[in-house]
Amino acid sequence: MFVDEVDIHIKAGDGGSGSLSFRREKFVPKGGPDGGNGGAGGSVFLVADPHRNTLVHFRFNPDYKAQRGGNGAGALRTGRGGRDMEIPVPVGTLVFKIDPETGEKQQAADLTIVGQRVLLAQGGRGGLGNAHFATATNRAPRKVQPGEPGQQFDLHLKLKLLADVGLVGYPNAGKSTLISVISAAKPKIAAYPFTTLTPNLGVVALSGDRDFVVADVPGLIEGAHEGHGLGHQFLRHIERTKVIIHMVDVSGASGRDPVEDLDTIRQELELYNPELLAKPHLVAANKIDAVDDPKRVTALEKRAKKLKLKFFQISAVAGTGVKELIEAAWPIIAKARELEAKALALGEDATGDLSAGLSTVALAKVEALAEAEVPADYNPALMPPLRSGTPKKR
Ligand SMILES: Nc1nc2c(ncn2[C@@H]2O[C@H](COP(=O)(O)OP(=O)(O)OP(=O)(O)O)[C@@H](O)[C@H]2O)c(=O)[nH]1
Ligand SMILES: [Mg+2]
Repeated sequence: MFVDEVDIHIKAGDGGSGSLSFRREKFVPKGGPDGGNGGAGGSVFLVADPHRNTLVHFRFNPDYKAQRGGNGAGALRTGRGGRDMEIPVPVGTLVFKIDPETGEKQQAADLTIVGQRVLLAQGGRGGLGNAHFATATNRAPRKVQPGEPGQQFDLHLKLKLLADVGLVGYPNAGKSTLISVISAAKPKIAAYPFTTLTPNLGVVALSGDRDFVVADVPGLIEGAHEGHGLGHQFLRHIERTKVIIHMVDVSGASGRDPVEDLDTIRQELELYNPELLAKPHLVAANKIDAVDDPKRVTALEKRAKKLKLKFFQISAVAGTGVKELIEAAWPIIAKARELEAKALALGEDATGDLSAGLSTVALAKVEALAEAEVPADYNPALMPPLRSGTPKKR
């Protein structure tokens, strides 16, 4: 199941209470206060995990709670710190905090980099034990502090896939066939529209160490931007791509005109978000092996030229022209990655739009930079070491 929007609740651990204790030992009269401080509660982090592709695991587990801190004890023993909780989310997850009163959502994080870890709820501080309150005039204080409560939030998670290339086109144009040929992805392929119901991702490996990620989204139709067909709910998954491959069926089997197909889908993209049209587009005339009238192909080529778009004739099924198509996508991807890496190195806003669309390869390169990027209120001294693994529902 592909789930790309969920609400969850997170709660950091409360701090443990300070202890009220006096030293009582044989032969030590009036031993004085020795109540230790409470331990800090565990914090809640979200971590971008490359092994997750959807938010489906949150559907059935919407509540997350980090461990509370232990209470302080006599003999000046501090309570143990609560264990932090790391919640894995897919790379490309946007996090919004929901205002409990107004229900308004405010963006709190955008996890675009593999391994990126964001603190979302800070654990409560432990309370002070009575030993802390001893003064020259009050040598036997009975005062202790309770632990601070851990922060808690309702979060809205929204996935915007991170892929380098987006495949768009009418249903049945052959998008899934193409991704199955150029990558190891094995989506369902069939001779009827709307075979693909949710986006598929595939990694395309070119010669050398070049690779990129392709997203195959469900077919678009006229009115998609207003929700017709499977519509706009999946269009956001191509918002962060660097190149769009627009696939048009030129075989004549659809009964539609390829030039009109091209124009209609371009209009839908523009109506959904004009930035989609501003991205580099490659036009792939597909099913070239089954063309009944070559004029359709030349007409489409002319239209693409007029729009100053590169044009390719391919047969996704037979593999004809596919290599040329993906090789043409590569320089655009490489250039975009270079610009992003430069921007990040210059210290520009790494969580903003610049990092949007970073691929796994570019991500690895900028990872080191991102490591240094720690939330402002993060104090390592207050936190026990992080443990990885799936969070346990407590
Ligand atoms: N002759 C021919 N048929 C093709 C080619 N590419 C795809 N097809 C066929 O076209 C039909 C649709 O292919 P899909 O890959 O499922 O199309 P899609 O664009 O993913 O369709 P949706 O998921 O419905 O949006 C299938 O029957 C494919 O076998 C091609 O190059 N030549
Ligand atoms: Mg498909």
